[in-house]
Amino acid sequence: NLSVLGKAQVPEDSLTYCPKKSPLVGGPIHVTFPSGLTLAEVERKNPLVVRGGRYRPPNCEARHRTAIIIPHRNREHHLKFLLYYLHPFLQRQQLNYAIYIIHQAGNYTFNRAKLMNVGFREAMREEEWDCLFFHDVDLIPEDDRNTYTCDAHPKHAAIAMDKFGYKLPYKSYFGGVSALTPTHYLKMNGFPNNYWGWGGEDDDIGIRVSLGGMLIARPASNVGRYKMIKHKLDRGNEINPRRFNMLAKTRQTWKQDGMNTAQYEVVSRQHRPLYTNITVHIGTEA
Ligand code: UD2
Ligand code: MN
Repeated sequence: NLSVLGKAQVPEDSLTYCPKKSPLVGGPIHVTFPSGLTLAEVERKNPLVVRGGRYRPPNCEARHRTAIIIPHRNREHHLKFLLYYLHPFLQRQQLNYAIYIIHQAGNYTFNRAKLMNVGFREAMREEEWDCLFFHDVDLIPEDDRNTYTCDAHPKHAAIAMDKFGYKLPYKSYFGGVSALTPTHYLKMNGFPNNYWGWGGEDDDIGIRVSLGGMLIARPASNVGRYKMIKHKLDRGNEINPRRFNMLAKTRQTWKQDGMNTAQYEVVSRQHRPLYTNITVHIGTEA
């Protein structure tokens, strides 16, 4: 009987894969910032999230394993809102995921890109993620169809932000939220370690994508929408006046500075209910 034979050849567990397109994905999300929201409330609303901010769909095998990497210091009020929206968003997409907060220790100048290098290495140490989302703490996705999975090329996801009138500010822009596979990340030697303070590092990363021989993928503009929680420039993250000089040299420096030279010291790794917190000393400007 051929039909029986045909059935027996399908491996048992392939039947349990989640559908290619999640039936739980809606469309636009109405983003507001409820006053009095607490992390306890976010926990209560996400009963299937386990320690370390990890989740896998209960009724099917996820097709994708995505790690969210968030550089952080002194933005707990933004983090709370991001977790409130991001956990249900990722669950509706039926992903196997974890959220990592990379917390810069001390009061020295902030370094967003170097924290991403830490996040990459420390997340990959825990699991073989097939996609990493590098995510500002203050950007809330506004559409479920903005899938947190990787493409054939590094993906710039935050293409339409309220603060730029929902338009891309310039063509090579790579800031806010981006998604790379481990292969993409290593091809471009990760992110730069020497952009201290605000600005420039996102453009350096964009240049690395092309130096690594890759293109920039983007979601549709009606889908890659984000709301940025309003804020001022943080103390300890002053504008980096050297950024333009540094950007002019990325072509010469990218192989000598990046994932292959990222030095840091992990102070603690905590598996908290809604996220994994990695506190790290990344040193200071030479
Ligand atoms: C823009 C880019 C951002 C980055 C930055 C320049 C957008 C939406 N984002 O953000 O990707 O390129 O310019 O560096 O245009 N952070 C902390 N604590 C601090 C400082 C920064 O947690 O004290 C983190 C946090 O995740 C924040 C991110 O770094 O979202 C970027 O810093 P920002 O939000 O102050 O910079 P912004 O909004 O101009
Ligand atoms: Mn911001």
